[in-house]
Amino acid sequence: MLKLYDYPDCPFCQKVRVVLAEKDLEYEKIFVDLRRQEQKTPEFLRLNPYGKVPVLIDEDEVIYDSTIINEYLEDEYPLPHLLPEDSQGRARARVLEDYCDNSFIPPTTTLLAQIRKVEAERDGQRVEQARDELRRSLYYLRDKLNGEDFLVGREFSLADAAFAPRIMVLGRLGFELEPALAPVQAWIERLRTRPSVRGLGL
Ligand SMILES: N[C@@H](CCC(=O)N[C@@H](CS)C(=O)NCC(=O)O)C(=O)O
Repeated sequence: MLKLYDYPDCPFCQKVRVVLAEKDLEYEKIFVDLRRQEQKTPEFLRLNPYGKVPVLIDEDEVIYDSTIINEYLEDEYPLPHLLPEDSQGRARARVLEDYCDNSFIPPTTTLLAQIRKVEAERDGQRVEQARDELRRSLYYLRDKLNGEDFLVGREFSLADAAFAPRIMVLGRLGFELEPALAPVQAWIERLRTRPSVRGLGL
């Protein structure tokens, strides 16, 4: 059976869990306690030299990095397809997934960390900067949606899976979507109806 080394709140683990659920794959979840630095033990570093979750094991194959794991799942368990058939559509999905990991998830992580602090200890400048970045991302997503149901067309893809974990907690980050972002709001509602996303329990 597939094994996933996982941490519940990690958005990278969550995006892999969304894809496992979309493909209806059974797997064993192995909890790695990041607060206790279990990801830096010699045993774990043998699996992933970066010392990060998620890690997926399929038979004897050890795969790390959420994007590479999701690509592997798409290659090895192709149904239902989570990438378009044409090269251009596949490239668009990959570009957006990469954008998500590098530009969308980081400001949400900053905001979640700041919100957990008591108000007096919050770094107002970091909060403002993260909120600006996030707002810019949401307008970028609106343009990418371009009237379609999902990020790369009519079908849910690996790109949507990447955004789902953190797009679902915008409200918790104190983010109200203004009317101009209605297409993004509609996409969020569409994502919310999927069992794979609901299964995250966010
Ligand atoms: N690029 C990696 C990022 C994974 C990542 O940053 N995981 C975090 C948890 S959300 C982690 O394991 N951090 C532990 C550490 O850096 O010590 C991926 O997509 O899988």
